[in-house]
Parts: sequence; structure tokens; C-alpha cells
Amino acid sequence: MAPLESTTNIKGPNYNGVLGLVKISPAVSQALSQGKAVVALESTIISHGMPYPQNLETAKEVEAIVRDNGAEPATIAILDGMPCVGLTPEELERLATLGPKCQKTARRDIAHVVATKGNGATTVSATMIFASMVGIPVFVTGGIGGVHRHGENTMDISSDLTELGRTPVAVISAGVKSILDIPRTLEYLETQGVCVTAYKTDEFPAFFTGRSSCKAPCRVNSPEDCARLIDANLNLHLGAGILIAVPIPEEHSASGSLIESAIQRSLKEAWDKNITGNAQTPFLLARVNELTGGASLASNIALVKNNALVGAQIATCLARLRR
Ligand code: PSU
Ligand code: MN
Repeated sequence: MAPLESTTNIKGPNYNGVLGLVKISPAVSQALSQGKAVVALESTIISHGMPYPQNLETAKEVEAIVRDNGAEPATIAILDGMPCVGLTPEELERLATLGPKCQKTARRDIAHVVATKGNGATTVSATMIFASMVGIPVFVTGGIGGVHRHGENTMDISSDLTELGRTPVAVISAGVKSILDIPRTLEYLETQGVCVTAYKTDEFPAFFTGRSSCKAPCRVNSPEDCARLIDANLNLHLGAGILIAVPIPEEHSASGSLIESAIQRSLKEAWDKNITGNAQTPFLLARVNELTGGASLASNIALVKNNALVGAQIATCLARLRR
């Protein structure tokens, strides 16, 4: 029998006591030690959220937008069992080509992926954990998971929501997709004590469109407003995260009725095929894209890039505030 050895090395920088359990790229490590702005990015959106090669192109463009706006991008994934914060171009390419062969990794999956030296694409929940561990308070994604439709019966509620309740990272997203139950998602976030705020609007955005008919609990009007909110949350040690919901730019917003009918059909197919659990979100995303002839993917890419721009501006303001 092979001798038992630890699955994580003990070398590397020691941010917040992480002691090499996590590999931090030299660029991210330098930015963190100098108090510069860093933006965390997730990897399930690359592996399961978009097809190749658009996933790789988008991931690279998003990193470039973050850099051009004064912050260091830190894409987070688990490679060969090692949680990585900041990927090399080769690592990013590997993740994108592996695609759904990577394990979709939420909080519950992390220990298993590390122990088996697997490749894990981190969801919002798992990405928040590693961002928080190394001291990155700002994280950009496309959309977060939520309470699924009929979630009151299936209990399918994304662990993104409980993570937001327990990990002090601000997540910049385009709100919650209408494949989910938006009013119940907002209720659940309230129960979890998560500050939910909409960016330059009173309405909580619904990913492909800026409109959900749900009023956002609060509103912010600038990156400075967001930075002050994050700073207050950290100073008070409230412990929970913040959701900053940025509406998709009007010119990229998809036709509401086209998307809605594709969503309805995809939901029915998922139900008929009994696609449940963590397979449901990737199935719905891919099906809605097929049924809209790629229109939903184009909107998805546009909103992620816009979130990256806003997120970098917020991270830059926050770094100035906390220096
Ligand atoms: N919504 C999207 N694109 C995505 C996801 C959600 O528009 O890629 C991914 C994110 O990684 C999110 C995860 O954290 O799906 C939620 O999965 P689930 O619903 O199984 O919790
Ligand atoms: Mn689920």
C-alpha cells in the first residue's frame, strides 16, 4: 500500500494562515501583499456554463478587462487536487478544453476533489470560499444559483445562497436567471442575512434582462457606493457576503419573450428527462442557448464582461479605501 501523504503541500505564501494549502499565482500574490485591487473569478462558468471555444475567449477577455481597469484577475479552480488562485494562460486553456470533464465543485465537493487529486471547476460557493481564504473581498461572475422553480418541494436551493450567508465576499452578478424562482431566491437571501443591492436601478435584474418585477432591497449608484458598503460589512465583521446585482446593458438584453419561451421549454424537458441536482443548471443553460440560436450565449458573454468592468472599478475603489 502506498504511504499516506497529505494531499496539499505546505510551501508558499501564508495569507490569512492558508500556509500553502492553496496555490496563489505570483501576480495575485504580489497584488495582495501590496494591497492592490484583486478580482476573483469563478471557473464553472468556463467549464459548464459556456461551450468551447467561447468559454476560453470569454475567460481571457474578462481577465483583460479586469487588468485594463486597474485590478489583478484571480481565476479560481482546483487543478490536480490543488486549489489555485490565479491561473496561467496554460491552466486556463486546460480548464476550458476539459470543460464538463472537470468536476463541478460547490462547497460540498471541495474535500473530495482535493483528496482524489481531481480537477474541479469552482461554482460561486466554492470560489467565494477560496477568495475569502486568501483575502480577496470582490468576486465577479455572470449569474448566481438560486432557489429553483418548485424549490419549495424539491428543496433544490443552490449552495451559493447559503455561502453568501456565511462568507464575507461581495459577488457582482447580473442578478438571478428566470430559470430560477426569483422572488423565493430574494426571500432566502434575506433569511441568510445577505445584503442584496441593485446597481443604478431599483429593480432586481434577471440576468438576460434588467427587469424581474422584483424590487431590490437596496440600491447603489457608483463603484464608490459599493466600496463603502463592502468596507462597512468587513469592518463590522458581519460575516455574510453581499450580492451586487448589475443589470445587463440595455443594448445586449435579450428579447424577453424569446428567452422566456426557451426557458419554459427547457424546464419542461429537464422535468421530463428527470434532470435534477447539480446537472440541472448546466442543462438549462445549454438548452436555452440552443433554443435561442445562440442569442442567450451572446447576452451571457456581454453581461459577464460588463460585470468584470464594474467589479474592477469596485475593487479599485475598495483598495484605495482600505489602504
Ligand atoms: N448561472 C449562470 N451561469 C453559470 C452558473 C449559474 O448563468 O455558469 C453556475 C455558477 O457557477 C453557479 C452554479 O455558482 O452554476 C450554480 O449551480 P447550482 O444551481 O447547481 O447550485
Ligand atoms: Mn442544486
